[in-house]
Amino acid sequence: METLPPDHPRYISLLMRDRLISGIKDGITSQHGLIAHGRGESFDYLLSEKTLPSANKAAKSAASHLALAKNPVISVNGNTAALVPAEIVELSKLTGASIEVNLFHRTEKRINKIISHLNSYGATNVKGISATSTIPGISHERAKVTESGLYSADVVIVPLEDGDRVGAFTSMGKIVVVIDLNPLSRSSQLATVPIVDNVSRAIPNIIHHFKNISNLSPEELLTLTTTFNRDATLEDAERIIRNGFLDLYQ
Ligand code: PTJ
Repeated sequence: METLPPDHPRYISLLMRDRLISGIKDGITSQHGLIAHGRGESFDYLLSEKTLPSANKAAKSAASHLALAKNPVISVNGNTAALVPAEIVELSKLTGASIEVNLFHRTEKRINKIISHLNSYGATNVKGISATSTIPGISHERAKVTESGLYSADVVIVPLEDGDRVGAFTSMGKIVVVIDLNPLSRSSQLATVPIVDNVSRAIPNIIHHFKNISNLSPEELLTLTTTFNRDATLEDAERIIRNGFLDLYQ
C-alpha cells in the first residue's frame, strides 16, 4: 500500500501483507509464501490475533532452551526474512544463536538476497550458502544445511517449517522450537516446543522472555524446560480455534 494508516484496525495485518509483497518484489519471498501466509492468517483470525497464555508459556520455554544451548541456530526462510528481519537479528545477537537461511524452494540467488536483507538489519555471518551437509531422511531441498549451523545445532528455532524436517531434527536429538499458527500441522505436532502463534508476535515474545530469565541459574532454566507441557499447549490452541477465544474466560 502507498500509505498505511497506523490507526487502521487491521494495520498490523496489512503491514505484514505489505512486507511479504515487498519480499516477493525483492526476490526474498517465494510466491508460495503468500499462500502459506493466507493459511496462517485464517488460524490467526480464529485466535483473535492474540498470543494465547499457552503460547506465551511455550515462548518462555523456548527462551530457556536458548539460554541453556551450546550451539543454537535460527532457521530463516523467505517468509520469516520478509516479516521479522529486525527481530530475528535482535534474537540472534541477544542469545548468541546463529542465523541460517534454509529454503524449501531453494535457489542460491534467493539465499544471497535473504542474507543481504538480514545484513542490512545488522546481521553478520549468516549461514546457508555453503550447505554441504545433509539432514538424513529428507529428500527435498530443506535437507541442505551447513555443518557448523543447522547440522550440529543442539537447539533449532524453525518458523513456518515442514513436518518432515522437524521429525528428522528430533530424530537427530535436537530440541526443535516450531513457530506455526496451525496446532495440527505435522511441524507443530512433532516439535519439542510448539509455539502456536504468529511469528511476528512469537519472536518478540521469545526476546522478552530471554531478557527476563537472564539471571536464572542453569537448574532454574532446566526446570522451566522440563515443566513445559507440549501436549497441553497443542490441545489448548486447538480447543480455542475450534470453540472460540471467549472460551478462555469460561
Ligand atoms: O521460503 P521457502 O522457500 O522456504 O518457503 C516457505 C514456505 C512458508 C512457503 C514453505 O515453508 C511452505 O510452503 O510452508 P507451508 O507448508 O505452507 O506451511 C506454512 C505453515 O506456517 C502453515 O501451517 C501456516 O499456518 C503457518 N504460518 C503461515 N504464516 C504464519 C504461520 N505461522 C506463524 N506465523 C505466520 N505468520
